[in-house]
This record gives sequence, structure tokens and C-alpha cells, in this order.
Amino acid sequence: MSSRIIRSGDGLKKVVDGYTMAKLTNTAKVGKPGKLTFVIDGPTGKPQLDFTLQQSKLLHMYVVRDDLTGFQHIHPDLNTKTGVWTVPLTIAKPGPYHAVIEFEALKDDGNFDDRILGNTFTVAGKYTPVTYTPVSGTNTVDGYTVTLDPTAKVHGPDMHLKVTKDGADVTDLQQYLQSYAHITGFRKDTGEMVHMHPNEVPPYKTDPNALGGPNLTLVSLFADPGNYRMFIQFQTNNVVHLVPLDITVS
Ligand SMILES: [Cu+2]
Repeated sequence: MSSRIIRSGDGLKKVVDGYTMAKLTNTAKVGKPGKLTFVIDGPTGKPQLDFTLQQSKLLHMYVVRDDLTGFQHIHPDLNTKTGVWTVPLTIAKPGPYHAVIEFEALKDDGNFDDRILGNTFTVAGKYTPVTYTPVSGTNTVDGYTVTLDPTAKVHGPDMHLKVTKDGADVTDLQQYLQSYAHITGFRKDTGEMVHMHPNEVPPYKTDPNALGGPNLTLVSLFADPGNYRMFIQFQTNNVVHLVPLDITVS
């Protein structure tokens, strides 16, 4: 679990250390539910069938369009006989998409390999990229205002994140996938991905109902400078909110 703090890829490569994200297929058409399927081939070349749970899921997938819109954090299911992963997907807008997967492959010796792989797919239709207009410092979605340091340093000091609503501190952040927040960033010019969790880890084993907020801190896991769009997810009243914020990493 704590291994998730260690970066094991940036989501730009289909193959990392012999693990391959293969046969990515999308059946979703604009506005119509479809599915994504893929296979993770292990270092032997055969589909990997054994995985360990990370934050209650066997695999985390992050989908984003090339213009850094349309972000989704979804959880495919594994067919443990064939090694085929499947996830329902609905896409609102056509264009080129990037799908990043993060998993822990269980090895025969009982150890596991934590890896991040990425691949691309296209949703048919005319692609009109949204002009990059950074929003940094604060952003409000669903009435929740998130404040995030507008700048960070590569492997630099901790970053600060705060959640408020109508000017008041939000102190009822629920545990969502065993964390008070999930922060997924993509670098604007390369699509490089980084996924972070607050240092304030909830007692999900002993008290799954414990609440958090308003202040959270994050270890800066950035390996490279650049402009990043950060997608901040958190849950209140059983609803997951998604707030994008742009930051500059130097
Ligand atoms: Cu997460």
C-alpha cells in the first residue's frame, strides 16, 4: 500500500520492465456507453493473471483527452482466466485519449511489481481541442472550493491543499478508496502522469467512517518541471467531486 508513493512509471510507455499494456480496444462512441478492454502481458510474454489490491482495487485507470479535458478515474475488472480487463466507458467528446493504468502484479515469489503503463485510443469524430486556459490557486466545483499551491518544485517541499464551502472549512471529507483525496496530474506538453495522495492517511482499517479536512498536504512526486493540470477528487455525503487546478512545477 505504501508502495504507491513510489513512482514506477509516468504513464507514457506501453512497456515498462517487461510489462506491456496490450490490445487496448475501445467500443465507446461519443455519448454512447461502450467499454475499454486490454491485457497486461507479464515479463514472460503471457497475460499477467495475479495482482494485489491497491486502495481496495486491483487496478486504477486514469483516462484523459489530449487537451487535458474529460478526465476519468475508473476501475476495470479482470477476467482471471484470460487476463482480459474490461471497464464500462462513456465519453462525451471525440478525439485522442490517453489511458494510464497503475497496478501491483503479484509474482510467483510472493513479491509484487508496482507499475504504471499507458496507451492511447481514439473516439471517432471531429476533434476540437479546448484552448489551454490555466486555472490556478483556487477553483470551485459543486460548491466546493479547492485551494492548491499554484507552484511546486521537482521533489520539492510538501504542497498544500484546502477544501472549503461557502467560505467555511470542510471537515467532512469521507474516505474514498482509502484516502481523503486522489490527485492525478498530467503534464501539458507530454501527458506525463503523476498520482498523489495526502499525507493525512485515514484510519480506513479501524475507522472507515472517520472524516478529514479541510487541510491536506502532499509530497511533491513530480519528476520533471512543466505545467500540469491536477484533477483533485474527494468525497462528501457519498458523492465524489472532481476539481481541476493547474500548477507550474519548476
Ligand atoms: Cu488515488
